[in-house]
Amino acid sequence: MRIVVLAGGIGGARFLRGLKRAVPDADITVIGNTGDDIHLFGLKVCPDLDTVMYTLGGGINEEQGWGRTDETFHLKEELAAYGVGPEWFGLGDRDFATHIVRTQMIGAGYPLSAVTEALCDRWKPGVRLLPMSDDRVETHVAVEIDGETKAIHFQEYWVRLRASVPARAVVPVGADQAKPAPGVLEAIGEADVILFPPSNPVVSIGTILAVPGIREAIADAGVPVVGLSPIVGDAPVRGMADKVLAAVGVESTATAVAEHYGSGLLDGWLVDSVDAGAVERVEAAGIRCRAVPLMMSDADATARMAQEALALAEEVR
Ligand code: GDP
Ligand code: FO1
Ligand code: CA
Repeated sequence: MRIVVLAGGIGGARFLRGLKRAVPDADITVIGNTGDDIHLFGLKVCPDLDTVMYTLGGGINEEQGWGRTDETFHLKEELAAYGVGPEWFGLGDRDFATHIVRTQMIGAGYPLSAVTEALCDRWKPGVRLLPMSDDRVETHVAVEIDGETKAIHFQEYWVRLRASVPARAVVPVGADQAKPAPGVLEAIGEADVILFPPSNPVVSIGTILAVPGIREAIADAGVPVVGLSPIVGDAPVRGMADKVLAAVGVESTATAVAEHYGSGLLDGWLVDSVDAGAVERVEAAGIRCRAVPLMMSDADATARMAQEALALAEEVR
């Protein structure tokens, strides 16, 4: 079975681990969000691609959900001693190596998709990991600080400001000019099923869908498209999805997120058991819906979520 998964960082990566466990023989292609990418210290950092690669490859810091296991921060401390920042972004020594290799290869002329493949030669994530695009896309957030609106990088909004200021708009800068990376449209066209894991609907999956051609290819693929809600009990399980959903005028409920994707894109939607009351309204919107446990508390629970998503896909096929 060929499965295509659109993925952000932690939510996407943890779901993928469950999916691999549920269907070990599946051929899984991951289309990763690169809107979170940021250039720091002259290096290109791709947080969501790395989170997927490290999580599936066994190198992730499990408690944190991002960054490397057994990490140290000597390089960051040395840079700070020179007064070179930013200090608010926690790049560790082991992680730095990834960004150095990536930046070096890009400087030598390789596209991000080829660089990602080369990095995955080491990590062997067991999926084909593709960036959504080889072109630069950077998510910016329009925030209001002291009565003034200004646009800042998504990482600054989330990591430095912890989403503590109101977000007025979310803009995937460059997305309108970006092309899907090689293999993305082909994978969608050849998929038997397309899954939206419980990733952020705005700054992860929304950014991937903003690359011209990807949304259309999914809608026209003619195969089941099934999503899992990242909103449980009217709040994100972690992160700032509520803040960025508000910025695009969507309520933080499992129902509103399903309606935001819409029946033109989604055929099936899983909500958590605590949101069983949402099923009727989601189905009224033309999307088949089931309520099942959606907390990725361990590998077994996550594998069961993946099985439920695939079962729903068969129901709507
Ligand atoms: P990020 O790039 O690291 O923010 O990761 P993603 O975009 O892939 O996923 C973030 C989303 O995952 C957040 O909106 C969370 O609410 C959601 N999430 C995290 N853990 C869980 C979980 O155990 N269950 C569900 N349903 N959602 C989760
Ligand atoms: N998230 C944080 O909350 N604080 C950090 O200092 C931080 C550093 C970092 C470094 C590399 C990397 O790949 C990811 C990192 N993240 C950090 C996570 C990540 O930037 C965000 O949580 C997600 O992109 C949010 O969608
Ligand atoms: Ca992210």
